[in-house]
Amino acid sequence: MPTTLITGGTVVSATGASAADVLVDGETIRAVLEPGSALLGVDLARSVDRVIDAGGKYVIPGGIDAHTHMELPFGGTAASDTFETGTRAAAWGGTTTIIDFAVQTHGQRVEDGLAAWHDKAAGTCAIDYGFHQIVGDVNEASLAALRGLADEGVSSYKLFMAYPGVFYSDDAQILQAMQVAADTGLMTMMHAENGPAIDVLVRQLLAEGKTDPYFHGVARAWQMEEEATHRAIMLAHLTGAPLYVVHVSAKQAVAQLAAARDRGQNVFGETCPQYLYLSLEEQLGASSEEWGSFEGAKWVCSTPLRSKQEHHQDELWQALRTNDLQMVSTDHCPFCMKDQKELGRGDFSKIPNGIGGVEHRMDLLYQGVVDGRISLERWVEITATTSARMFGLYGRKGVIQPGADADIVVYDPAGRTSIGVGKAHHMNMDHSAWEGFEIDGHVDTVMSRGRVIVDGGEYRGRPGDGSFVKRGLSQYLL
Ligand code: DUC
Ligand code: ZN
Ligand code: ZN
Repeated sequence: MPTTLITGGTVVSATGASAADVLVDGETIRAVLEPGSALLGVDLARSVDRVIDAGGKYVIPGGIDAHTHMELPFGGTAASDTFETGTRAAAWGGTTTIIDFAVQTHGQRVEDGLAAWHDKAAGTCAIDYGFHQIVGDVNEASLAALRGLADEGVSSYKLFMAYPGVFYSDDAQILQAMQVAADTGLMTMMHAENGPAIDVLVRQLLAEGKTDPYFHGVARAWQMEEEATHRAIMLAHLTGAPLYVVHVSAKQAVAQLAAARDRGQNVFGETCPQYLYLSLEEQLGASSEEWGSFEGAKWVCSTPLRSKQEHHQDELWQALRTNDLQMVSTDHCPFCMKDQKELGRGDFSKIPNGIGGVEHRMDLLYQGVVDGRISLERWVEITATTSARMFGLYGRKGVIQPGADADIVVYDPAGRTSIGVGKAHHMNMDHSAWEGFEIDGHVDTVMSRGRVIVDGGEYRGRPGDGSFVKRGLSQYLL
């Protein structure tokens, strides 16, 4: 593979930003050099096959989206992005690694669930990918399977306190799984919402004729998230298992995580762009000529969008700044309105849960830099570096340093990104949850293991460019 010199840019890491050139040799980064110094050496100059001019631009480690659901079967249908379309959209948006969730369904062996996910992804991905393991049926066999998971390069698993009858685990099951995790070093990821209580509220709302998407957000009240987050933290405390709470949207859940961290407990939280920008009133309560009050179905996801009036968004941004929350992933789980979200017309509980966002995370978070919410370095940290450290990829991913995979994004702070169908929109969806968003900043060039896969406005990659990455244990176990 050719040698590439990325020259004239500002290399941004989680700890600083400085002018530097980056020399890429084949699939890996060979050197980070004083600006211009590489071209002074005649031999080196001769051996550089390609020069990428990053003048005026940021050179950052490729994004790592640690929470996606390509092709997830859910609510009588399946997430509309395949590994092929979803990872290509991710590449367009400057994400060079995803960690998707392999699923063990009820009655299935964990090993078979994982094998099925390998089959879906193999040979189709545009970028590198790893897996977490959803354990949807905690029993003796799956607890035994958990013990072998890290050897498969799958060092994290996820449980659900929501969705009774589907993915749900009760407290006894959670406790036992966490005991195994404490023993083996697996990271426990938790969907923290009180599912049984939510289901009662859902039934009551529907019986009152409250069937619109808006009531999805009413049923999944913040108390349901706070309570489950607290319970998960307590079970993790008892067992000594590290805990990572996914898609945190309620400020009260953030407070639970912060309090546990202040007590010295090894707990972490991620939020998603939708919770930073979108709200119960503006999106779930939306109405349009085309869809009427069903318009809000576009934004039905769990945990739900929160009330703007309650100021969750400000608190989430602040928590990202102060490290009460450590990461931003997307929970990318796209469904089209037609034939998919439509399944829940007249009954919000039948709307498939999920928002597509894998393409826009880097841009939407860069807007946080422009808006003064987070620093440039923190942008890189919460979208790439911590993701790598949290999930056993660091050194290879999440950092620009000699020996690391050449997963690099040249980001133009002077560029603009217009999001919406027919604009920046490569996900397999008939709408965009971010329609009309105008973002400062633009992904210019994306390199995945040394191969330029996005170049200006062109996609140059192929299905199968990406490989499965075996992950080690989290760096945050102690
Ligand atoms: N939440 C979603 O919005 N979609 C998939 C699963 C989940 O927990
Ligand atoms: Zn979830
Ligand atoms: Zn999810």
